[in-house]
Amino acid sequence: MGFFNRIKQSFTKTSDKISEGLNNIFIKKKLDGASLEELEELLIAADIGVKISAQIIEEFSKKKFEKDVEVNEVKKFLAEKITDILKKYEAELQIPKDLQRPYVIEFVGVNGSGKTTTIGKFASSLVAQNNKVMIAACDTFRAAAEAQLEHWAGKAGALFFKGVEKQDPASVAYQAYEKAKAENVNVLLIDTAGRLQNKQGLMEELAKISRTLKKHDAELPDKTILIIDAITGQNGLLQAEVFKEFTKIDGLIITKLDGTAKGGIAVAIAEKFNLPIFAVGVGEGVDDLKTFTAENFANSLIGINHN
Ligand SMILES: Nc1nc2c(ncn2[C@@H]2O[C@H](COP(=O)(O)OP(=O)(O)OP(=O)(O)O)[C@@H](O)[C@H]2O)c(=O)[nH]1
Ligand SMILES: [Mg+2]
Repeated sequence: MGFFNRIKQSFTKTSDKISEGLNNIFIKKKLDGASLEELEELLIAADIGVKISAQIIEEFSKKKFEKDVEVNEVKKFLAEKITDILKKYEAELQIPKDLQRPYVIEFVGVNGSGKTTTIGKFASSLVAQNNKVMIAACDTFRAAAEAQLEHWAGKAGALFFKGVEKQDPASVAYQAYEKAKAENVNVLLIDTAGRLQNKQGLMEELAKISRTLKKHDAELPDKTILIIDAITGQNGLLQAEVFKEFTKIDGLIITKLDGTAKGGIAVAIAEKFNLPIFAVGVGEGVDDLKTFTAENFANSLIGINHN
């Protein structure tokens, strides 16, 4: 299945909901207050957030209030607005070419958000682009977590580094960097244990990983990426807020867009925290990590078909 179909399918629930809603509200009629209100509710239900939804509605109202509108025009307007908002968050994880040390990317997020899977997919694409990649398991409390990561590393053709049972994750990260440097690795991907944002001790552990890496080089980690599961909806905002308190966050990867009606959370988080979106996860397979494109994302969310 192609990406467009996949991402279209990803948003089927949202799209159906928005599209259906739109069809019910606008079968060529004058734009009135009641339909504007319904339209705003549809956007909020897709998790775009109250503030941004209100902005979009206000603009639409200015342009079209008491004028004739029909559904495709409404869809087009919404998709264009959302594209405009998201355009500045399009980003790609570029690995610097002439760096004389491993480029370190750390992945953080709440339990089950998709960190390990995302690392597996990403490692695979990096190896395909001729990078020498190492993956470090800093989830030392669950043997199954290491095994899952090792499996992905094997599949990707990446080196794998782990500590001993219950070793301090910060010390594993420190040693992994040493090893990566000795092996002339050019990208080191650090997997961390899932942690809920309300667990103070675990959040501090995250800060310690960054601090410890800095003993090697003040620039480290080069990038810290927050993985957000789109299904968590509005809670994603709280996650971003707390993770940012404990560690620098350079950008987002939004996962599980294939299984949710809540894709709009990407808009809400990127806008609130001014964070680029490095990629989106649209499935569990190795090829299911995709570059984030504002236009594709917006069209999918609103239910405008790609071909
Ligand atoms: N459908 C779908 N499933 C995904 C996606 N990304 C991850 N998953 C699934 O989500 C589940 C959790 O993914 P993990 O990668 O283990 O998540 P994690 O953040 O490493 O979890 P912890 O280490 O326990 O915190 C797995 O079953 C993955 O296959 C995605 O983009 N789409
Ligand atoms: Mg994991």
